[in-house]
Amino acid sequence: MKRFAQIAAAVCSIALAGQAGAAVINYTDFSSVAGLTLNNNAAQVGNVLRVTPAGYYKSGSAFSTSTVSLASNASFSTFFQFRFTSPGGACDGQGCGADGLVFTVQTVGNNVGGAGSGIGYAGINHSVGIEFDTWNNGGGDHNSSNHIGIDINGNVNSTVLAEVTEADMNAGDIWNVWVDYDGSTNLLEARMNRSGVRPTNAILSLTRNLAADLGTTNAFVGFTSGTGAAFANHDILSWTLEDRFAPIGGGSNSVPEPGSLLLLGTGLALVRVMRKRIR
Ligand SMILES: [Ca+2]
Ligand SMILES: [Ca+2]
Ligand SMILES: [Ca+2]
Repeated sequence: MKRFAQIAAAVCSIALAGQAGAAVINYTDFSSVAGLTLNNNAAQVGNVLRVTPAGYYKSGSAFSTSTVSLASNASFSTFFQFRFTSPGGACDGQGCGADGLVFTVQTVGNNVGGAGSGIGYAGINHSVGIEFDTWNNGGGDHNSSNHIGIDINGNVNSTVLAEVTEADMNAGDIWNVWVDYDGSTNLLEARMNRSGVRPTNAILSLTRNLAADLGTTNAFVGFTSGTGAAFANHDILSWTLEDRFAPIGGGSNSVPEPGSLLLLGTGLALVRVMRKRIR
């Protein structure tokens, strides 16, 4: 029985990893930005989505042109890669470059996100944002110059915040990010690292009824960014989003696998047999 459970679990995990093929948003790179609305200073540059360029007082956002239907109480899972390069202007004592990037789920419109110092996110009501903030604005930032935070309803004073200790995000590395929201438990979790292997532990989590914050489960999803007296290129390199809670393996696991539906079917059949036997 134990062996059977192990096989069933293994088949299920393979099937779940392959489910990324069903993602409603899937940009392996941004050689095409079809399906996105780019606002203010956001632009497609080569194969990247440059939400703001390395220049003084820029702002930008890029959102799905149409809403995504997050059916199960606003559940979603997403994986994306970002990189901040060419930092310049003023420095805040821990590296140079500013202000950062915010992954945003919101219900206002596909053209919002204008304020530079608010990382393009400030003032977007009915929203949740996962901010990657590289500029210390004082108390609202917990005096941190390099942090991740969960922001609600356009407030850049994060509800929860964690210092990113692995490295300075302005150092030019590629960062991998996983954000998962399970609407059945209201648990929102964020993970990040440079290795691309999905971490076991979340760097940040928050229990929150996002469906209530959003007011509807038809949401625009995307990114906002801003620069001020300090700046950097804030680039997205790839992005996948599922319209349900389906944590993504990350790295090469996020590439759609042919036959994943067949594997999923096999996995579900095994689970059904298991359940019958347990009864
Ligand atoms: Ca900094
Ligand atoms: Ca800041
Ligand atoms: Ca902040």
